[in-house]
Amino acid sequence: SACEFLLSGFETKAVLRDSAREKNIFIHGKIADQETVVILEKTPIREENLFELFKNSRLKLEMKNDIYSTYQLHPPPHLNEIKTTVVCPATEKHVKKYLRQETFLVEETGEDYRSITLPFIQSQSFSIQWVYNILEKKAEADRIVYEDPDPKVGFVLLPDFKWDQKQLDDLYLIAIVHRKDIKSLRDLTSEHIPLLCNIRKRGEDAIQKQYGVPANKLRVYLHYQPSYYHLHVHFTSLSYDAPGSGVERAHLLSDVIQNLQADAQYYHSRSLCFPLRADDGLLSKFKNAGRL
Ligand code: M7G
Repeated sequence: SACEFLLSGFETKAVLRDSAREKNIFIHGKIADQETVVILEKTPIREENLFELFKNSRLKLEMKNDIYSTYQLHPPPHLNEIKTTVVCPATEKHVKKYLRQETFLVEETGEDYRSITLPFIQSQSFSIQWVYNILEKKAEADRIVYEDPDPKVGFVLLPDFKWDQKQLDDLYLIAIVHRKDIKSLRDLTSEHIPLLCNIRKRGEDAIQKQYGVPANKLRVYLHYQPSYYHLHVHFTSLSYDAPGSGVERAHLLSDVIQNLQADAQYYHSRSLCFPLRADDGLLSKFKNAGRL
C-alpha cells in the first residue's frame, strides 16, 4: 500500500520534543515537500504476550555480576511495534502544538472570552474536518464504539487516536457531539444539561459494556481551551496519567453539569484559567489587551 513506504522519504528537520520516560519522540520534517509531524511511541509490554516474548526472543548478555545480569532482548517483529502518528500536511500550529515550550497561566473572564479569545479562535483555530468526517462516517466509521444519532443530545463515542486499544491501562475514548453549534465549555448553558447527562450515562454504559471498565474507574472531562472547537468529552482510565488531564486544563463532566444546574450562565460569566504556550498568538492578544 501507499502507506507502507510513507516514511522512507521523510526528511527530519527538528526534534520538537522527546521523553525517555514516556518513550516517545515528536519530529518535524517533510514528506514529498509537505510539512509533516511524526510521533513515535513505544507501546506498553502486555502480559498476554509474555509467554511468546520469553519463548521466541533472542537474548544478548550485556553484563553479569554476582546474582545480577542485564540483557538486550530482541523480540519477534510483531511484538516490537512502534505506534506512529503522522500529521501531513501539518500547519505551523501543529508544529507549535507539539513543540515543548514554556507555558503561562491565563485567567480569562467572560468578557475576555468575548472580546479577546472568541475573535482569535474564529480566525486561527485548527480545522475540524476530522471531526465532521467521523460524524458523517467518512473516516474511522469502523472504530465507533457507540452512537446516539439524536440531533440534539446525540454523540459518537470512539477511541481517541492516542490509544492503540491494545491494553486497558491507557484507555482513552472521546465522545463527539452531533450538534455543530457548541465550540467549547464557554458555550454551555443549562440548556445543554440533557446533552451532557446523556453523554455521561450512555458513554459510561458503552465503555462498561465494551471494555468491562466501570464508571468509577473513568476520568470523564472536557478541556478548556480545547485544540478543536467542536464540543467533545474525554473518557480516560483513572489509573492513566493522560496528557492534558491536569487541573489547569481538565474540567470534570460531573462538575460541569452541577455548575450549570446551579447557575445556567456559569460558563458565560465565570473566569476560567488555562495554560498557554509562550508562542501562542492568543497569549500575545492577552498581553496586548493588558490582561497579563
Ligand atoms: P482537545 O481537548 O481538543 O485537544 O482534544 P488536545 O489534542 O490538545 O487534547 C481532542 C482529542 O481528539 C485529543 O485527545 C486527540 O488525541 C483526539 N484526536 C485528534 N485528532 C486529529 C483525532 C483523529 O483524527 N481521530 C481521533 N480518533 N482522535 C483524534
